[in-house]
Amino acid sequence: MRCASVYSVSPIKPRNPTRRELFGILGALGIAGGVAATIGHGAKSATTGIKKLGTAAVNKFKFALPTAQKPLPALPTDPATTIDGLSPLITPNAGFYQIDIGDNPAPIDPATWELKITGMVKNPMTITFADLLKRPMFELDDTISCVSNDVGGFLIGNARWLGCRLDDLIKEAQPLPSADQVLSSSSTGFSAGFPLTALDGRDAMIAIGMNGEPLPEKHGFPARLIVPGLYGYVSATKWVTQIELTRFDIKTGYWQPRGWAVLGPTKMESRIDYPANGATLTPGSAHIAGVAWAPLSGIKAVQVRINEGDWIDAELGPVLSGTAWRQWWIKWNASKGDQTIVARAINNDGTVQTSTIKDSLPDGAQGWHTIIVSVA
Ligand SMILES: Nc1nc2c(c(=O)[nH]1)N[C@H]1C(S)=C(S)[C@@H](COP(=O)(O)O)O[C@H]1N2
Ligand SMILES: [Mo]
Repeated sequence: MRCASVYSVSPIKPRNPTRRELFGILGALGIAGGVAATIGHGAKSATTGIKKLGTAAVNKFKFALPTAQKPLPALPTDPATTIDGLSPLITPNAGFYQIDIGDNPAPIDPATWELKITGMVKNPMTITFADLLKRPMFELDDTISCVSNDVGGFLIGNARWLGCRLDDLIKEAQPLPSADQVLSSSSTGFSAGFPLTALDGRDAMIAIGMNGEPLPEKHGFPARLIVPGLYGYVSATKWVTQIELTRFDIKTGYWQPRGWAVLGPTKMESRIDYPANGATLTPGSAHIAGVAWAPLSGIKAVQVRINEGDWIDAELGPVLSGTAWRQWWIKWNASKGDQTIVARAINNDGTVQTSTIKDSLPDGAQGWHTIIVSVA
């Protein structure tokens, strides 16, 4: 299977990845024990190596980010500032995972960027970036994940996005009753489609801002889609220039003919960030920490089990939204020996994360993240 993904640790300042990030990279490339295996979204062709992004070009096309009509409250204190090894509440742009089918396009000038809304619509539209900036802006805390993220993997990140409502725009284009798919695309050959019915009031957006900055180039400057509750491959088109209303029985997005599922709702998952799998700890006072996500309802609880003991309710970090991840942690008195640690999430509907293990292909990995540490 071809690895078409680019896992970027820090494209701005290349540095040696941490052990954890390295696991992410090796995982993303499907490399275990030195054998290149299958992964990414790719299918059936040669495996490529890790792609170096080099020093990122500074984007000369800057613009002043508009402010949201009702800005979200300032971010709460991040528990990760005091809990060792816990993922930050917000993933910094420079460390945000990146998945692309190929090279990034040449930097796009917002002054010439246009978005066409076409296909099965009564009122086809072309909107410019200036048009976009005039629309009401809102902020959204949303965790996006790659469908090819393994259980415990790092192809996921949480950001505060800024943009305008996608459903309003689509409504203005007046979809015909026959249309059942919103298929977005970029000039890079990528396309992603999701059911029109997913625009059910959720805060889907055309995003132009990420964590207080214009979208970084590698994340889709000047505009991309963000649709809460859906994996990136069906929704999150970067450098988006066209949204076509169409039908699933006529066409699908880029990844579907390559073996990935037509529908891509993001699965509930929990990840143990700390300690790392295989770590050696000293006996006594320790902690276990991670993040969990459960779109669209959000995380109600995370439970941790050590060596088949009772499930322990974790303490939980702040709620940003129903589709943003939630941090969790427990204090733990580590006793000597090998310790198997399992985490599972429970969503606000009361559903417990399934223990049934599945690979990411075709519709997302699932199962309880399990690690083994040795306490000696
Ligand atoms: N233009 C374009 N948009 C894209 C992709 C792509 O290959 N090209 N990959 C998609 C996939 S598979 C994912 S998981 C997300 C990743 O977004 P990120 O790179 O900003 O993290 O972007 C989506 N949007
Ligand atoms: Mo993805």
